[in-house]
Amino acid sequence: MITRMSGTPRVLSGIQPTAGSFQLGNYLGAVRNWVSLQEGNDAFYMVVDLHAITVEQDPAELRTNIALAYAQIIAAGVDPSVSTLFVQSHVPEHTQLGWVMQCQTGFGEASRMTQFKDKSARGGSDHASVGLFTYPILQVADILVYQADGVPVGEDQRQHVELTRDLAQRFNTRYGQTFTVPKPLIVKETAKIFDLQDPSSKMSKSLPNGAVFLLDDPQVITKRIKSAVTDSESEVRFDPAAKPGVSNLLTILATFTDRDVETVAASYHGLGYGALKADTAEAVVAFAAPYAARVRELTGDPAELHRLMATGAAKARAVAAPTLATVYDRLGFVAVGGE
Ligand code: AQP
Repeated sequence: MITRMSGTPRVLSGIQPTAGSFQLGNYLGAVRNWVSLQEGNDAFYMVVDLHAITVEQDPAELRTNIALAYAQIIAAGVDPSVSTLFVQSHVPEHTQLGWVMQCQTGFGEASRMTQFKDKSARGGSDHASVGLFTYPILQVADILVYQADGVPVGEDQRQHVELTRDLAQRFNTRYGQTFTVPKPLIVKETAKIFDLQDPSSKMSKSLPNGAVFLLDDPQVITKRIKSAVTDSESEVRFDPAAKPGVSNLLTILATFTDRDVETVAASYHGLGYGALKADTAEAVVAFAAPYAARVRELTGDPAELHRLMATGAAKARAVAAPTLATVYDRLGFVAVGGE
């Protein structure tokens, strides 16, 4: 195995620049956890632009969204002088190891990834790209190239971390100990934030009608939350199976106000859904308004943003390149110059 200089555990995660703003689920399910994991871990976080092109992107919009995503990660609390924060396409070792890992993956194994089934169904499977089919394997490479111990993600990504574990173990068995086998780091309470219009599906950037975008105006955020689908009763109770819409709002409110859902639910005894919605909207706006202001400040200085991206990419490559060199050697590739 490639040994590390320090015994500090390493965590790695990424987010797609598939919209101009993160949605609430991205923050509560993943990025919030990235912030707290900076302490006590060697943290690597990235904007996964290579994953974004698995579905069609407008080039000008994509360029803007990459900068916005990078700025949002900082605005959420990731400190680029503490964590390694970079853009995936700036580190070519991801795609290089991605090809190697594709060659370790069975077709049937890749076909079992439910995200492909969900996302290809949205646009019609005839239009789904091969990249959308194989992107979980690029994600495997994203994680393994850094020898990450932990991967902080939402529940929807658990299957891909399991695939990463399987492929790391397979490679280690075939070619000798090479990769750290990572674990998913999922915060149970906020692992899946649901769509406000259809609380049976997860909130998603690409399903904008039921999403709360953190960079939207406070009035828009408030309107979205106030029009969330609930149920025909009036009792505020945390019961995800029977009351998915209300339970989703309780999860959001409890997380933003650092309380547990049962305490929050009890505080609405005798009050209707209107009060719960108003307070949830207020709590989200209290976070989102300063977050949006910080994003505006960061994107207002593109030279500084690009300097941070370049520093992050150099730090990331310093870790990724030796892993790839070891992998090529284990596979039997001949190094340039025969070394
Ligand atoms: N609804 C959610 N609840 C909890 N966690 C979520 N995540 C996404 N949606 C929820 C987590 O956010 C991180 C970054 O996700 P991503 O942008 O890389 O891809 P995604 O999971 O496909 O997110 P979206 O918003 O649904 O994007 P689109 O619509 O572009 O596909 C991940 O850790 C994810 O688990």
